Amino acid sequence: MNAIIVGISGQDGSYLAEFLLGKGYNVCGVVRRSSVTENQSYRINHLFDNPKLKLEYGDLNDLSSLVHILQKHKPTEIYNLAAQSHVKISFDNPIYTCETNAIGTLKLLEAIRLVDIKIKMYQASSSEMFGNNIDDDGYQRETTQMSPVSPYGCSKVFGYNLTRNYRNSYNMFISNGILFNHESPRRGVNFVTNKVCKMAVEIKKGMIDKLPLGNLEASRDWGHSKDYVEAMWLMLQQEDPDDFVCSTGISHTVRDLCEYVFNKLDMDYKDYVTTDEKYFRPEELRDLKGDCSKLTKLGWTPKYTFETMLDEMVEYWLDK
Ligand code: NAP
Ligand code: F7E
Repeated sequence: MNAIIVGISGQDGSYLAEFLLGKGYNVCGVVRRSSVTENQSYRINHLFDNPKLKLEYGDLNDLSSLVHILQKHKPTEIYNLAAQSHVKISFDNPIYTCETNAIGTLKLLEAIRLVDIKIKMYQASSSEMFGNNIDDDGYQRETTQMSPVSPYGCSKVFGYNLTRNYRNSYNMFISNGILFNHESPRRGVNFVTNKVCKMAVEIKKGMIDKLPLGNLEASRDWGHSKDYVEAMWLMLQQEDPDDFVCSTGISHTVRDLCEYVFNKLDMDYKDYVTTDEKYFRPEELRDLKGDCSKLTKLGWTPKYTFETMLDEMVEYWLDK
């Protein structure tokens, strides 16, 4: 039970580390060098006393670092959560995004092939891979055609195709989680859910008076990161590797999100939300709603709803 988490300092990495340590795993987290280490480790500081947690400096873009870490920690499972994960920023930094998310994933696959082909790997794939394709019943699922509408989505399709190719070519145990949006108080504040929760609380406290947003009509299927990391683990406990959609099956617009959060704080979002062109994307992904029936057959069910998740996020900012 030795797990490596590449991307442990991120939202999902931190919850997954808690979950695996709770199950008795030895966990090695791969972190990048940063000039401000305290900012980088704020999501995992509370785990540092656990003797089963080790950190190693490494980078998805540095094959040699990956090989050394795999040789040293001899993992049974690797979770590849590392990515430039912001869709809008992927339009500003497309080459870096693809080098990390696509070629970086290839480097990790090669490191596994070089060190121990039996290591099981989880690949963080994304609903962003579907683009604007929707099945006739309104859902996206494992069989929905992929046509991404962002450099981020394209990089994730590359990683998805390559992991499937390595699985088929070399008989490796690699499963893709095609995860729909998932959030938490640990979500980066430049993603829309946590941005709205944080800034609505700041408005309530009189610190700011406006909340500038982009497309209010986009709809997303939002779940909680804590529920979704359990699904990642579950995918690696199966007899055979496979690909699974992870979602709630319920979608809301950004406008619905604002309405709920501001109502909770006894305010009307229409008095505060403004539109700023800079938050629109060159090509928009309009609607996402996932059918996760394949995953629920493995016994996975989310505990949070859209509302309980937002309640937790608003409470977090009110306390802070
Ligand atoms: P996140 O908070 O942005 O975390 C990304 C992690 O990757 C951070 O730990 C980051 O390290 C690390 N990282 C970035 N570039 C790296 C590199 N070159 N080498 C090593 N580590 C690197 O993302 P998240 O929300 O936890 O998402 C986890 C994964 O799931 C990502 O691959 C994301 O694309 C994918 N995904 C997320 C969602 C979602 O809704 N959250 C949905 C579908 C798929 P630093 O702390 O140093 O930046
Ligand atoms: O945007 C709209 C925006 O940045 C959600 C990543 O985890 O999920 C995430 O990608 C929606 C979009 O997430 C603002 O146009 C409006 O339609 O929170 P987001 P995302 O782009 O869906 C997928 C599944 C991933 O894989 C990604 O890694 O909200 N929106 N106004 C805004 N979005 C942001 N960020 N900021 C705004 O002001």
